[in-house]
Amino acid sequence: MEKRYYQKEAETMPLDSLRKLQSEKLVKQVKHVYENVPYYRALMDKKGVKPQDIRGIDDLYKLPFITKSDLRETYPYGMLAVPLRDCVRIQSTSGTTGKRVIAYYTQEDIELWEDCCARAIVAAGGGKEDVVQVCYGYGLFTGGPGLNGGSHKVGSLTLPMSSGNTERQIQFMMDLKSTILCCTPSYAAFIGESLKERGYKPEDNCLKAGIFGAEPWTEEMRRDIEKSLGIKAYDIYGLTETSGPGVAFECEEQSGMHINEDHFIAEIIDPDTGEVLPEGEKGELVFTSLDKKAFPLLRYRTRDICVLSRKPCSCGRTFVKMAKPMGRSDDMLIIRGVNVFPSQIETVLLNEGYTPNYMIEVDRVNNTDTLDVYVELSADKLSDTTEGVSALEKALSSAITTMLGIRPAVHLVPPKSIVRSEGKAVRVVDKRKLHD
Ligand code: DLL
Repeated sequence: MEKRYYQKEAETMPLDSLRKLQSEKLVKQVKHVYENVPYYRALMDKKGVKPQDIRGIDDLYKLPFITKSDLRETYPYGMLAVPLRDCVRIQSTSGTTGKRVIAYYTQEDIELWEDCCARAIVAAGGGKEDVVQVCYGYGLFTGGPGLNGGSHKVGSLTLPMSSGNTERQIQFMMDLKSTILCCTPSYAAFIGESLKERGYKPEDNCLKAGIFGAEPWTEEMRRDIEKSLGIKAYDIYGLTETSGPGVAFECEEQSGMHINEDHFIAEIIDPDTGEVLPEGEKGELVFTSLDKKAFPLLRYRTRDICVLSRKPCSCGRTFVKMAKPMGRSDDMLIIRGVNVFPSQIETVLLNEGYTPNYMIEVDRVNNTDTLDVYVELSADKLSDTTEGVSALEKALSSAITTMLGIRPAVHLVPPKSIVRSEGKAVRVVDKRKLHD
């Protein structure tokens, strides 16, 4: 297959040149941050680190971490590292608790961010001939603006749909012959389901690829979406704090996301001790922005749990790959003492032939945690008798028990009874929090 790069030289840079580049950029960035962000300067002073102690990436570990609570504390402009008049944009997190995080961008920051998104689009097979339908939300959320900018850079015809209004999404997709779909995986699954309901087969659309991210999704979900839309589904990762989507993206191998290491340094740490873990070990992902000028976070703790790999990739990119994040450490549920990620339940459901329409409810009754999983009965299982449904519920409960080590109560519910997501899906209701 023909190799697809947007910025070949950077994306395939030999490892020693990459380390050198990262080192040079890091030294400059630390100086920039120390001189311009009093909050950061105080953190470094407290740790006894001066900019001259950072001579390259091997000194990275000396720097203090930045966490979301630092960002809340410095809201809105305490992390600004350039004069406000040099900023041209803000974006913000979708967080529902506490103060939102605000990220600010210079024009150059926007250019670099959009370049990262352009790399993702080209890696997914996009080019000037493509019609890119962007149905991530536009506005403060970075998904729409990021992929929109990337698509412009590639020179594709960009459809700035934003999320929702599925009827219109389908009409435009069919009439304008969209070839690349950008949205959350849960919305992609919903679009696939909606197309089928309208009598379309996967081969009736012109889509060839999808660029899906902003929420955890499993390999099983990827297979499901690829089948229902007749496409290749690529993962894309990012967070508002590091610009937005495009920090990492999948290539044609579809086996993890290349981190744009010319712009970001990635580390994996033990979330409890802060110790840096060797390649291949699972832990919390930490990013250092090497080029961002307005909002340059150093060693930002994402709370996303994943693994990095330097195994050479057949696509020719040298950038390290991150595995699909299992979710944020704060999305992890502890149920009867067992750590549970919603994605583990999703894996079982899809493997057992159910649709990705489910809800997880956790509660505490008589001091014992309860776990209830609501899953839609698929149309082909609908005609079963009550006994038949109970048998299915039992079988599914056993399959989940094998995965998690704890037994859930499974409830098969009628098709369409679980609300569909147009953006980031909310799949967990933890009622225990109401009792605390
Ligand atoms: O979700 C940016 C984005 C937009 C990424 C569009 C990809 C596509 P935030 O709203 O700040 O930014 O949320 C960031 O979402 O820390 C992860 O927990 C999660 N996340 C993002 N991408 C993925 C992914 C955008 N591919 C938070 N897989 C991150 C799993 C993801 N989780």
